[in-house]
Amino acid sequence: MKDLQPSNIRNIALCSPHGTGKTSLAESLLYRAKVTTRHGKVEEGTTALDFSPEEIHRKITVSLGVAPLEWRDTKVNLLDTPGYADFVGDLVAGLRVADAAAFCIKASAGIEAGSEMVWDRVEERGCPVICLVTQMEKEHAAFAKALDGATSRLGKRFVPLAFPIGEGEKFRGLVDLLSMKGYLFEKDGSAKEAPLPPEVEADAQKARGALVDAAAEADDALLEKFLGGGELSVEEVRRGVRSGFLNKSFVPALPVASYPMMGIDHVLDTFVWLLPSPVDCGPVTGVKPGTEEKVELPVQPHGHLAALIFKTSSETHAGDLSMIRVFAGTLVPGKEVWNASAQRAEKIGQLFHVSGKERKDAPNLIAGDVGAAVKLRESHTGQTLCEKNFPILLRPIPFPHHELEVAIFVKNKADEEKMGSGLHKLREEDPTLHVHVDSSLHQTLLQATGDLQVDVIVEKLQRRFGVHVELAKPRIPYRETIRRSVSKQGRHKKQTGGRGQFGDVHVRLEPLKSGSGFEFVDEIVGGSVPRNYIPAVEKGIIEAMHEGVLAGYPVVDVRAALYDGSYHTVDSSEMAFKIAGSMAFKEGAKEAGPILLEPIVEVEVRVPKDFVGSVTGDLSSKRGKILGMGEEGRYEVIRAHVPQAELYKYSTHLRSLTQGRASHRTKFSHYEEIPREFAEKVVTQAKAEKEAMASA
Ligand SMILES: Nc1nc2c(ncn2[C@@H]2O[C@H](COP(=O)(O)OP(=O)(O)O)[C@@H](O)[C@H]2O)c(=O)[nH]1
Ligand SMILES: [Mg+2]
Repeated sequence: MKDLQPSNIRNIALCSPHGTGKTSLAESLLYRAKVTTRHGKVEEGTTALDFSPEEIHRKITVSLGVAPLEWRDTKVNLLDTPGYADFVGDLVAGLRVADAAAFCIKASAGIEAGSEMVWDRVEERGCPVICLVTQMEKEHAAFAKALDGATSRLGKRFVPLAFPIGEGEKFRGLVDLLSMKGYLFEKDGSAKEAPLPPEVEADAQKARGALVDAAAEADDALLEKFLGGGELSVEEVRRGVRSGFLNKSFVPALPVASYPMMGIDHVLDTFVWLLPSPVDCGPVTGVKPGTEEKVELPVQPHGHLAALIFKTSSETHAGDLSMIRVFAGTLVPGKEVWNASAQRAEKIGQLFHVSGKERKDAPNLIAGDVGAAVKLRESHTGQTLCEKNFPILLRPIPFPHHELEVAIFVKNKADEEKMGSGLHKLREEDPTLHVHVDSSLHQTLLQATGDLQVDVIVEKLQRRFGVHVELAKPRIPYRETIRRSVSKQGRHKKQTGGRGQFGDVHVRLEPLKSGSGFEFVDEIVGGSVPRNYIPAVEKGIIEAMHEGVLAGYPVVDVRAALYDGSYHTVDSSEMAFKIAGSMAFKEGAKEAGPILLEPIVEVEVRVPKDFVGSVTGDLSSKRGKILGMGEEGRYEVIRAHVPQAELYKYSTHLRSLTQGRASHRTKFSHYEEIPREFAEKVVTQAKAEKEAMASA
């Protein structure tokens, strides 16, 4: 666009559960604005925004897509977000760099499973929201019902800006409630003015009443006029609607059907007049790095730079890109900038305007715009770029906490390194993914948001890095301890050819309080074990504790007191005393009432109130103990202690239990004795694993 200014830009994130029609809507908007020459279909894998193989065959959006269009001298940057909770990281990233959200509701379904999760993210972002009621031409479409449902379920007033003429297969036009003019749709996405059909007049009048009320309430001057009985002009109502929208006092809504291109012009026109430009959002705020000192920058191209990297993408056709929103100043290719998050300089290479998988060279990126740079070397998603002599740190992207953990391994040992580097790259592209090599469990653990996300990762490892990986349940870090005090002698004596080996110790093992770990006490008096051998005894005991006597798990919470022993002036050695210490422990532990301990985690489940009963019931059936509950808005937060072994894939389970409306987080709490019936299973399994390892 010639002479692009921040005031001519609109950044809008399309947000809703999957299947609502966001990607299809973006496709129709792009087609109508002549960005594309063909009207693609999700079903056919031909849309501009769902282009990766993982998206095409699943027919879902997996990754945040960006596509700009121009409409009435305005540049609209569409940010198409994924609707599955598994990919919420990209939803949050898209919202962070948008100035408004379009919350979509499927006309035939209303508020669905997953709507609340998305709505909560939108509310957390705190930007103005417009509602698009999609797929209006489909059977059972019910515009007013969908909005009433949203109002009562989400606790925010949804108010129509336009009222549909006909619904389902009769959907053919709309009434613009500002002007009260009727329009009938043309095939290309436009609409022609037409008289109001008598059957919609009453509904449209009622809807207009609600809109005028909402508009008047948002503007004191209008309210005064309105209450004084004055008639508000179209422009006055428009002004009130915009104030109410920007103040988030209500959510204006429009009907649309993307496939048949119905209501498309109305959506685009509304984006242009209603949505805030970056300038309307006010100065950019951040902090001075390393401090809490607030820094403000004006939204203008000729000023200091403030830009946020919101995504790193490596789809092969476009190359490796860092997607960037410029908030202030101008980003110019070839210039050095300052990464305030990493405290490093970074050279900006070529810049691009990105549209789905396509990219076009950009001479620069100005304040308010969204684009991409050739992948930056030193900078990652969530970091701020600015000028070294005017450092500013923008608010980071609030990526969610992971909810799922699985073990990942390669079938073929030779692929181990490839898996490592593949995961490293995928982690760079998806900050909600964490990789953790657990050396004590001998497993690589993948921490993610959901099963589907993990599926996609497995597929990408195969397609892009040629690594075939498998998944498994993570091993549980069980522990062993003792319940009784026992005194035991460990005596190591060997006479071979020349010099022999001799070490003899008496050790008392005592149980300690949970969480105390290990204590060694030297109670030797009179030199029955010479000083210089005592550390070797301790070492021998510690080594023996690595593998407990029950199932080979590390032993904890034990005190070992060395209280007697004997030695030989020639044959004793550190090694001999180490072995003696280890023998004393192993023999002693068997008689000290050994037990198995399992990790207990503290779980916090955030759940809509209607589901509290089923979630607490389920936690109890998982051997959980409810610790307490507290209210948080529309949600109840349940805290419980649950054995880690019972929580494998809990996020998936919780979603099906609550129609995707709950979330949870966990943190390690403590170890507890395993009930006998479970302990036996753990012992049997440990033995089987040991045998399998020995025979491999
Ligand atoms: N009939 C009809 N189907 C639609 C329309 N928009 C989307 N769909 C279908 O709804 C499904 C989900 O669409 P998609 O755009 O991928 O939704 P998203 O997950 O919100 O991006 C796909 O099967 C589309 O074919 C529409 O306007 N009319
Ligand atoms: Mg989509």
